[in-house]
Amino acid sequence: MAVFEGTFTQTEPLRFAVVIGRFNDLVTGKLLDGCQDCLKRHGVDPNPQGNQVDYVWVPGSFEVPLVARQLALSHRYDAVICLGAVIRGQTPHFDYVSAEVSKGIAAASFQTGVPVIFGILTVDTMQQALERAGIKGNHGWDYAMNALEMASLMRQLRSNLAEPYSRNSQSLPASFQSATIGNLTVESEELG
Ligand code: INI
Repeated sequence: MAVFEGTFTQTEPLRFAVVIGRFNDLVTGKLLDGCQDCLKRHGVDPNPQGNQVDYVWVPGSFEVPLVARQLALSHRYDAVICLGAVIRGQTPHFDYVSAEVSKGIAAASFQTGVPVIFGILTVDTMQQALERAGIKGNHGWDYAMNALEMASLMRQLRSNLAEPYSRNSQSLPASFQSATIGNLTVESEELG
């Protein structure tokens, strides 16, 4: 059997899209700086004129999932990185925006099979946001690391799992079934 893990070294073939919310751009701009710094230091060319990273700006975090899903559906990217900052105010608006963006990003990833990184800060104050976007550390860097890891992991899984099982029947699990319909061999693993 095997252990699969993402790596951070073979980055030349990787392609990324970054979706950034303009709302609270004092914060999201800093997250983007951290994200680009990380990608660059891991051998990815973050230049929008290059061929490894595309950028899409949207009005706010609420719009991020729609665009992330569209980008993921194109299958041009190994991962989509979503950057946003939702800061609690005096109204329930925070709860609506943060709930939808988190559900939407998860759905975009599940529906497309492409890693979509949840790089949306959800905090109580601007101070907390800035601390996470450069003052104490920069979560933008971490989100890029997550994207690098997932991008390389998914490439490994795709290439290793392309063939469901070895043709050597000795290696098939007991639940494996094979049926021939016409000249088509249908292979499946029994559920349950
Ligand atoms: N968008 C954010 O990214 N962060 C916020 O804190 C925020 N607040 O608090 O209102 C916010 N609102 C805008 C929202 O994302 C949409 O752009 C807007 O509602 C239009 O659909």
